[in-house]
Amino acid sequence: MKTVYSPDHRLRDAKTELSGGVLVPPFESPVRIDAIIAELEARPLGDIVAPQDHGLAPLERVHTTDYLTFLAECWSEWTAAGYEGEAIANTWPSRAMPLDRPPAEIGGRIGYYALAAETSINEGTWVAAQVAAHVALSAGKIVAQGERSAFALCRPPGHHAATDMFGGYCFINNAAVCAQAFIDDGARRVATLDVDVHHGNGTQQIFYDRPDVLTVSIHGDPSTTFPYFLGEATETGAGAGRGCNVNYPLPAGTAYDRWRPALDDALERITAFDPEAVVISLGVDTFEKDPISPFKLKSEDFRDYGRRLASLDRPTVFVMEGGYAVAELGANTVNVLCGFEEGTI
Ligand code: OKP
Ligand code: ZN
Repeated sequence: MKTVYSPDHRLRDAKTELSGGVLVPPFESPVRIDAIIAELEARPLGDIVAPQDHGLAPLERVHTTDYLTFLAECWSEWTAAGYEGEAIANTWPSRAMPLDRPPAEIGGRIGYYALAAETSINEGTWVAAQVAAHVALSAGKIVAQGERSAFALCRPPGHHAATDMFGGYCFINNAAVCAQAFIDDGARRVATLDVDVHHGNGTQQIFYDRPDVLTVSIHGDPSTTFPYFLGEATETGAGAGRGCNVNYPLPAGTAYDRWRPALDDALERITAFDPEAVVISLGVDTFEKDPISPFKLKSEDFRDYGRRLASLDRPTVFVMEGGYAVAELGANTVNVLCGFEEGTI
């Protein structure tokens, strides 16, 4: 399996994350990808190749132009306004203040486009977010050209990014951009499977009324786990997309004995959908030692579920999402990919 990688992920290097009322160094940081590259050098899976530049058009297929313009302008407007720290949203349209338009001033505009406040924007964020999407698109092209699978080793992650909202460390929905590109290149049906511990709210929202993209997510119950406001099992799609969204919310403390049956059910649903390609949102923050996450998977479980993913027997793109236990991040990620190769006949 080839890996697509760009060192430009480093341009996303925020200094602050709002966590528990304190500004801390972000959990989502460049050392995450360094750890995975180191493991890929120790246990090679295949060539590591650079992404191609696909421009803005494929990003505009899933995000609005006004949102992308906001991301491009945010940091320069924030500094021009004289703010001292990194750009952080603190005021939102809400049930009690529902004006549905971006204000002119950047301090309000950032709130219009934010779904959470932990994620700071700084210099380099926009360029790195675009490159991450190009990494996912390039991995998709490798699979579209006939390879069984490819690994998009990208960051910042993407699955919380919605049509016109950022947050949860995500700006551009890399997996959604990749899935949409398969459709635009002629695929009739594509499935996304999100195994990150956090619900893939952005991917769900982007494709919610679409019959051609099945979105499936296995995650911490939103009553206890970020992003809190989406991810219930009752969310099954709307309009023409009814029946094309599947959520498996699981309680905090879930270990592999409870996670695996959800996966097996998800794999049945995906097989029944008969997709021409599968995009896996690969978050390994289900790990028992993850510092911000409630599940209890062990390192060997990642290898086992990698094998099960191969049983789908579809062209498959792995798109990196979360995983914050840096010491074991490389091993857990490569375990999934190795398991997949072992399971491939
Ligand atoms: C991004 B991805 C930590 C709270 C973290 C945001 C989590 C974002 C997860 N004090 N809240 O899905 O791995
Ligand atoms: Zn996550």
